[in-house]
Amino acid sequence: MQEDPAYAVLEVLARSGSDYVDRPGLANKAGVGFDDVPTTVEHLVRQGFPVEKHPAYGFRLPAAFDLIDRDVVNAELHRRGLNARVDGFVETPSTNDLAAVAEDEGTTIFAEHQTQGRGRLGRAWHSPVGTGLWFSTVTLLGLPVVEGWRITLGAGLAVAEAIEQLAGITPQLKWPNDVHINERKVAGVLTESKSAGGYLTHTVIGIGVNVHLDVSDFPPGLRESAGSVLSSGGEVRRGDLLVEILTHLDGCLSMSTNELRQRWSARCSHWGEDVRVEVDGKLVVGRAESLAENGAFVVKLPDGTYHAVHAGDVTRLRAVG
Ligand code: BT5
Repeated sequence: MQEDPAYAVLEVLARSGSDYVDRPGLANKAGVGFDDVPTTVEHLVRQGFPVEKHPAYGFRLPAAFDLIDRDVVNAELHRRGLNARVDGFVETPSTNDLAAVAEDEGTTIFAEHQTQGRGRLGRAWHSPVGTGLWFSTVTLLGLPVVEGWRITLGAGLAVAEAIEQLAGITPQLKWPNDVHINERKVAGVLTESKSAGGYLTHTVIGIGVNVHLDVSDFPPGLRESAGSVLSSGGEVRRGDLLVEILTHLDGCLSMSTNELRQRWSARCSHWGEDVRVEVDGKLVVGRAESLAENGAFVVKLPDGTYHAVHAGDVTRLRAVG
C-alpha cells in the first residue's frame, strides 16, 4: 500500500513538540521533496490541521494536538505480541475500502478524515479531522459465515473494554454494533466480509470512535444522539486507544462463543426494556430478552412468544408521561 507523505509530515511536526521544523528538515525527515513542502502544508491546513507557519523558523503543530504516531503504535503492538500493524492516511473515502484490498491479517488502516465514511445499509458516518479514531483492520479468521456475528459483537465489546480501561468510563453495548455512553452513541462497527464455500475468507472490521468531539462538533441531526469519550468526561489519546482496542479485539475474536455472549450481554443495556426492532422495513415491538446462541437478538412479544432478530436496528421505547 502506498504511503501517504502528508501523514509523515504531520508525524514529523508532532514529534518535534512545540519546536518549529524548518523546510529542509521537514522535507528530509518526512521524505517529501523540498519543493513539495509548501503545497503539502497548505493542503493540511485546508483539511483543518492547525499547522502553524513562521517565515523564519518553519512549521509546527500545537503541542497539544493528539496525532497518532504510527511508529509508537506499531512498537507497542509488537511489544504486546500482536499481529496487527497500522498505517495512517490524512484523508480517504473510507478506511474499509483501503482495508478491503489488503491481504495480510492484522493490516490496520486509520485516517484522520473520511470523505465517505459509512455505516450499515448505506448510512453515512461523520468522520471529521483530528477528533476521532476512524480505522479498519483485516482478519482472515475463517469462521463459518453463520458465525460472522461474532466478529461484529466482538469488535463492539473490544471497543467498550478498551474505553473502560483507559478512560474509566463504562460504555454499554447496543445490538448489534453500537457502543454507547450515557445513552449517546460513541462508537460504531461496520464489518464487511468476503466468503467462499460457507466460510469467511477476508473480513474488514471498520471501527469509528468519537474521541475528542464536543457535542457541538456533530451535525445538527446527530447532536441529540451522538457523544464522544471527551463529552462523557473521559480523556484518552487516540494512539493509546487504538492499541488498546486492537489488543482487546485480539482477545474478543479468540474467545469462545459462550464467553463472548456472556461478556457482551453483561454490557448490553437493552435487557428487560421495551424495544422496537426494524427488520427489513417491518417493525417488531417487544421486550428485549437475551442474546441467542447464534447471536440473534431475542425479543419477547406481547403475546408471550419469542422472536429472534438476525439483522436490524434496536431502539428503546421510551416511557411516555
Ligand atoms: C455504524 O453504522 O455505526 C458503523 C460505523 C462504522 C464507522 C467506521 S469508521 C472506519 C470505517 N470506515 C467506514 O467507512 N466505516 C467504518 P450504523 O449502525 O448504520 O450507524 C450509522 C448511523 O449512526 C448514522 O445513520 C447516523 O445516524 C449515526 N452516526 C453517523 N456518524 C456518527 C458519529 N460520528 N457518531 C455517532 N453517530 C453517528
